[in-house]
Amino acid sequence: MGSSGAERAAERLLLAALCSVCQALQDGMLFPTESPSREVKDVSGLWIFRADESPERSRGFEQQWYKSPLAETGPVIDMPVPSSYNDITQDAQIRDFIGWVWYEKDVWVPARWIQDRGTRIVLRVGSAHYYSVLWVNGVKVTEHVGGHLPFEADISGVLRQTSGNQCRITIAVNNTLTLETLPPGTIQYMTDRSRYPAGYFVQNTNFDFFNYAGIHRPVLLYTTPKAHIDDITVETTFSDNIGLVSFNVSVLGSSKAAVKVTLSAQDGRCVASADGSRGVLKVTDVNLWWPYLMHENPAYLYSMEVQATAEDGQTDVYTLPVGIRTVKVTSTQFLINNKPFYFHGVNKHEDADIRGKGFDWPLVVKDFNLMKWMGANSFRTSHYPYAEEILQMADRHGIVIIDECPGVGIKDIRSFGNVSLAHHLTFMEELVRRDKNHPSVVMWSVANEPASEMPPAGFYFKELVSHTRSLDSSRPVTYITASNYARDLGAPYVDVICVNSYFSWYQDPGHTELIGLQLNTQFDNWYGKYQKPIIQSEYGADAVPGLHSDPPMMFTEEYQKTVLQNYHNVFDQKRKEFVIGELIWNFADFMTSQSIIRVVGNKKGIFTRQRQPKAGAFLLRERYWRIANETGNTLFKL
Ligand code: BDP
Repeated sequence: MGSSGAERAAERLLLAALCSVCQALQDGMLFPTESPSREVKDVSGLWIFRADESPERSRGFEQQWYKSPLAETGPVIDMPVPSSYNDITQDAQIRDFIGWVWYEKDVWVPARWIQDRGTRIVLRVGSAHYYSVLWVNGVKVTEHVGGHLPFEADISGVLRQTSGNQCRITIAVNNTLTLETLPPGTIQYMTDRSRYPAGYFVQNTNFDFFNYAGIHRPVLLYTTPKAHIDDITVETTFSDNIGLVSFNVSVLGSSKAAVKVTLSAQDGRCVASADGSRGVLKVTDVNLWWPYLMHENPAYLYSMEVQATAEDGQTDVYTLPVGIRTVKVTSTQFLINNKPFYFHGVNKHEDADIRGKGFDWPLVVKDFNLMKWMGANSFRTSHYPYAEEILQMADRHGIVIIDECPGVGIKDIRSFGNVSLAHHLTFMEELVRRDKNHPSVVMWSVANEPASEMPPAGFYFKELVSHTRSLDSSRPVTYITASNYARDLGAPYVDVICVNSYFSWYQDPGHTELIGLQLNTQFDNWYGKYQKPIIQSEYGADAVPGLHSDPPMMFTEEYQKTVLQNYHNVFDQKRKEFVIGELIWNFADFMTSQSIIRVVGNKKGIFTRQRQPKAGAFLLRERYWRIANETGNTLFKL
């Protein structure tokens, strides 16, 4: 591979990053749902695929593969969408591929969508890793920087101008990570010709999960009327038994649309309504949205129907689930609906056999069943935003979420520069725009274990946290730290201190007897310095399922259990003071890159990658149900 190829790919990434920063977010990103005025057509499924294996990865652009059917450009293979492409074939080169890959699918667009000029047709990709360019019938319709978040394009014009209701969708995706992407990475050229062939390069990263790539979430076509509801922002509070829902609706395509908002209870009864694009709905005898195991009727959702009627009489209808709840932080507590909430939960990954990070309903439902089985009331979306469908599940089941952006592995001082910061700010804008209305989301996490002791980190986190707060003043903001408390330069700006530590694993391996002392010191130091509530946002140990030893040794199920027990003893003292949560690392085993410290992936799961429990899962299950019964407002049976 010639060095200029990857450099050019990196350059394209950079240009696009700058471009999206200049554009500041104007439009909304409502989840596509059907309604009397909207149709959705899922065009996921079987696509065709071609990796650009040319030495410079640039042949696809040079030969304009988007101009003709991909199969005419060279050999193509089947590729499921959504899915990572890495584990689908038997080819290690596809598994480890860096650079541009091309996807294509021919779909039919209903004739009436095309004929009715009052219909707006939108193409939406749930997420693709990391940088994507989209064409319809050979015409470029949009590009997007960053994985984990949706992007879309109005394709009505292109469809009406080109070949009618036939629609060839081409998506080129590049997984290259640079110092300015999120997460960051570097491309390293190996120049020693006695060890590496000409042009040999590797992608370096500083995070501990496999860098899966491809189209990871569903691809949808959907319609709205020309004058349409573009965005809705809801904020909720309550006083005594009155719930207050303030709303702000933005309509595009009409400057004089009449907006009507109606809120219905779960039995369909209308409980409040208002005219106008902004206002406050009052709900008497409110049913609050409570977390799972905090109330006997958790996760109560109202349904807010918004209607926007344009001058020509066309009405757009969009329905949004609304949970009424508040979140507050004091110096020792995390309050949901003014009651102390203790996070007893998990850290997850979007990760599974074969599909990698591809969205998969059976996996999502199984994971929620497992979380509820073990009595988990919360999870952190380590280390990037999860699919919207997962947040909707959390809303419906009362599982509380710390919503994290992919600021993971920021270890190089060059990733604290202005270009990186601008992209990070834009990413937070896109994340808040997408997730702001979910009652399950109670806190934003802007990064995981950055090198927060480096001098630029102070300015960087001050900007990042304050910008996020300006986007959403109703939720606390944090980042996850692993650095020494005294040298952490970002901690003064966050609302909650989230600390990861691996005593008896990365530090003093094998010495579980030290956990009590070291963990107590950790908590007292952080609290002493900042007087902010603390979440143990990661702790754990690898356990190879089926490996046993007593007395415990590292990598056995017994050792994982012993580490957990020692941590729990300290949590039980400190949760009476200022510790407000514990999140095990990790919910399930997950894939990583190959290295001498990983045996086919990270084994810190309390479930295997196939979601079978290890001994630690039963320990946590006992504990979480016990804590729920101590801290919830009601008694639950395990
Ligand atoms: C933590 C990281 C997490 C890793 C974990 C580990 O935040 O991503 O997977 O260590 O090494 O520091 O297991």
